[in-house]
Amino acid sequence: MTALLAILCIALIAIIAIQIGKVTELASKIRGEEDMQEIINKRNANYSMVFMVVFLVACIISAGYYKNYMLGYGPHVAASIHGKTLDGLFNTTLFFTGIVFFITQIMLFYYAFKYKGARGRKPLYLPHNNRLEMIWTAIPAVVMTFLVVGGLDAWNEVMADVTPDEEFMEIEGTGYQFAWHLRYPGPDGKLGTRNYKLISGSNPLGQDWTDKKNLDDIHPSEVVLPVNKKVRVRITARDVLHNFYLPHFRVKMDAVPGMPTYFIFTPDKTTEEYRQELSKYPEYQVPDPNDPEKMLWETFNYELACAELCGSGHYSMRRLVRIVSEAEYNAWLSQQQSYFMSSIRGTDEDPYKNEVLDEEVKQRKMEFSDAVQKAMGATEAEGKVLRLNYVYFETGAAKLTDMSRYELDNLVETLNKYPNMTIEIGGHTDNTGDAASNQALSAERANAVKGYLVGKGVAAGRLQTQGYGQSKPAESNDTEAGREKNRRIEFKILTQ
Ligand SMILES: [Cu+2]
Repeated sequence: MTALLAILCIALIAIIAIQIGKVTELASKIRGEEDMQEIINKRNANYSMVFMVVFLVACIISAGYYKNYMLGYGPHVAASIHGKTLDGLFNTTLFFTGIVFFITQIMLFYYAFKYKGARGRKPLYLPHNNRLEMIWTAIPAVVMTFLVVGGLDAWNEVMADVTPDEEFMEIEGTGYQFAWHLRYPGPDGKLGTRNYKLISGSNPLGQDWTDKKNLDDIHPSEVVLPVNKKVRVRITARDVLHNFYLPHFRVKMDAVPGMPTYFIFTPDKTTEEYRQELSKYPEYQVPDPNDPEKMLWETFNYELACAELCGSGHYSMRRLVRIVSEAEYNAWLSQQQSYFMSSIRGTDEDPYKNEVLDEEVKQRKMEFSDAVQKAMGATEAEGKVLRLNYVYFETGAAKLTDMSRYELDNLVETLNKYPNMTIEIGGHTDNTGDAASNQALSAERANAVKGYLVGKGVAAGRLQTQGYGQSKPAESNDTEAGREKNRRIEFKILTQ
């Protein structure tokens, strides 16, 4: 129906135009061709002036109406240090081109008005003028130079690589169809090496586990960064071209398969600060359609998007970005577990299956000394008993495995630290086999531990041993997990 009406309107307008043409033709025949032409010229000249005014006023009104969408004005301010320079650059360009726009539009319409066709007026032929050529080449060249140099300056700020003495943190984003796989360097501050040949279901980034820098790398599900800290983002792709785009920070870079790219930026507004700024604008003081309980400014989040149309699931490459204070960042970081420890450690892919890693040694040492502290403070007898979690024996025998030394060395350290401490070393087994041989085995194992400690210089008089066999199960013997818990060495603090 609308289409039909539109066609009818166009047809009617066409008929009107033809009729006016016919009337004008007729009138000119009556009044003389030249007279009529002059009237038409005058009319057109006046129309063009009216058009100019309406057009320029509309330009000013629309700029005012959409001012909050402009970069660096209203709510859309940059949240990074260099972003403000970049926005300034856009606005400087807009300022100069705006002036040129108004001057040229006014001149264009004014000259059409002033030099409208009139009887007896002859055109001036100007084939060439060196002075004019010079002027309209030199002025734009000078202005452009300033704009381009300013742009290069801002570009260098983002693209100049960090120098080794600079303080910065590095994170990595790998695009694939259709998500971003993020990687943080972990406590060592360094990202480990990768090799595309190592990519598998369990190793999505192809990290080389023989490179120890990889062991503490984290794969978080969101981008969390501390405010006012320089960040270098290493960008890679696993399949096709993607683009790592952080609109609020004014950074954007292609993710190219086989060629890592990067950019550098310093966020200078936390998510919370940005929300507070947004709350000042009426367009953000409305309920969020996805969460009507909250205002739009309250649910605002920075985001990471893919700015390359990379396939049908392209839209799902959005990730949230949180900018937080240094303290909040450290708290978040300490909650993250390394991908290696959570997904690779102990599997067939783990090249360190038969070793205890430095990080684990440190961790266990801390756990051990915490447990000892707690036991020493305990008042009831039960609290004085501690389990040696990482002491292992060869199956069915009383021979300690090599891996047991870390835990036993922790015990040696404790006994050296507290010279008055005496302990009882207790051996326990599960209920497989007969009770008598279990009893004997547990006593032998407790003695083996004592032997190790004495070998490390602990006075034998401080160490009693006891075989408990299967008499004191810690858990039910019905399951394998329970039986494993029951096969154990414990020590009881007798005096301290
Ligand atoms: Cu993509």
